[in-house]
Amino acid sequence: MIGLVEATDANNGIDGVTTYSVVEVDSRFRLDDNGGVIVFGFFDREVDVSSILITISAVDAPGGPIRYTAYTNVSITILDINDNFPIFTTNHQYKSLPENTPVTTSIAQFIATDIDIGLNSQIRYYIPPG
Ligand SMILES: [Ca+2]
Ligand SMILES: [Ca+2]
Ligand SMILES: [Ca+2]
Repeated sequence: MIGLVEATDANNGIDGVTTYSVVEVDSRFRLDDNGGVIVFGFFDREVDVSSILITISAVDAPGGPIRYTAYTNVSITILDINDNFPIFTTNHQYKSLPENTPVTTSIAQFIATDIDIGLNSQIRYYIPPG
């Protein structure tokens, strides 16, 4: 459960609030009978939107002739996890250089990108040992 919405009703008994529902349909969230918001699906920040707004309703007097509905919202932010590898945007290159090339001469430039965000997208470059 990721949150709890609660509605109160001044009436007692059958006219009190008993029914909650997700109005704006995102099938990845469901509500329990007590207004608890429950995750019921999967999220991918890089494929889906990174924030979701769902609307919750509370209805009183189930089955009664006069019923009232209240609405509230839940704003959900999908936080990043490090689930993507860096990808080189430059491929294997063939280079030649004179045997008297000075030290610190740059001979190639490689760039890698990572579609995560923040620390999960930061890239350092290494030449592996061996
Ligand atoms: Ca992802
Ligand atoms: Ca990610
Ligand atoms: Ca990453």
